[in-house]
Amino acid sequence: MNIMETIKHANKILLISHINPDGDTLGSSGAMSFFIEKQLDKPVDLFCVNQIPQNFKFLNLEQFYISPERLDLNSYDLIIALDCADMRRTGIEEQLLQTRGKIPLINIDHHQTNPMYGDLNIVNADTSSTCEIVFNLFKKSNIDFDKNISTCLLTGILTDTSYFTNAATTSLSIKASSFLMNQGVSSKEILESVWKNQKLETLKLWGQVLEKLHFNKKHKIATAIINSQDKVDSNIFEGFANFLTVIYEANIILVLTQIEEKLIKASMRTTKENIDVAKIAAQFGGGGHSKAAGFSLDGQLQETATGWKIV
Ligand SMILES: [Mn+2]
Repeated sequence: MNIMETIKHANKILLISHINPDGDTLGSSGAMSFFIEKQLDKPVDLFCVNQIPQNFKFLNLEQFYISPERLDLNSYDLIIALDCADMRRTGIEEQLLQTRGKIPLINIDHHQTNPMYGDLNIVNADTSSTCEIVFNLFKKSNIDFDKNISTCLLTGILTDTSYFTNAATTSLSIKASSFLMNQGVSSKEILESVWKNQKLETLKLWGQVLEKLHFNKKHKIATAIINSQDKVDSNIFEGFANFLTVIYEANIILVLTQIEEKLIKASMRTTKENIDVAKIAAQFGGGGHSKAAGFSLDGQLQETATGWKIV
């Protein structure tokens, strides 16, 4: 069975967005939610271990959202993970593993490091976003692109291409966006809700980190350190690594964030043709795209006389 048939045959479906949700995982899960509930008339829940961030409230996904406390995986007969590069990104890997062989899992994603963990995998690393994959699926199936679905899908394409400025941008992603805008979606509303809504305080925090930006001349790596003193909820630095790709002389952008007392998140970006940061991230047990990838490290960032160290 293909994916659309599988969805049509299911009775109750769970969609999963990844931890620290972004516009693509929420947009793709959101578009699926609206389609399944409004057009297939089936019950659907959208799960994410984190709450839906304030700047994505305009997608109207609260009606589908199910929180970790209320989640009962066994009440579903189909699970779809969207934009989750591996099972850990769902935030509920262990519970999901217990459903293997019992509840089918569909994996829809565009990360090149995706290990194809689903029973059915729709993974295409040449696509700008998971939203573009869902767009293509819907287009093939002639579904009705209503305002909600179109807004969700355009949000994912715009955010994952950094508004058509990064390497994920293709003529196909622009063509899909053009179609979605023709359904009456305002790209301006998305841009203003998601990106041009930064608080002055946020920019000042960015400024503090920018001031301490480190540049390794030999390897041409620009490193930003966000340590616990910068006291952040991770949303504040959303988009920060992408922003740093404007640095002309850097081959690689590395952002190290102390997200827990003993846990560091590393985000890497590159705009250089011959560099694949997903391969570097994979060496540290992470993954992602060739131009944007990340991994986690156990330890603590510590400032010493000779620079930052991980202890
Ligand atoms: Mn994505």
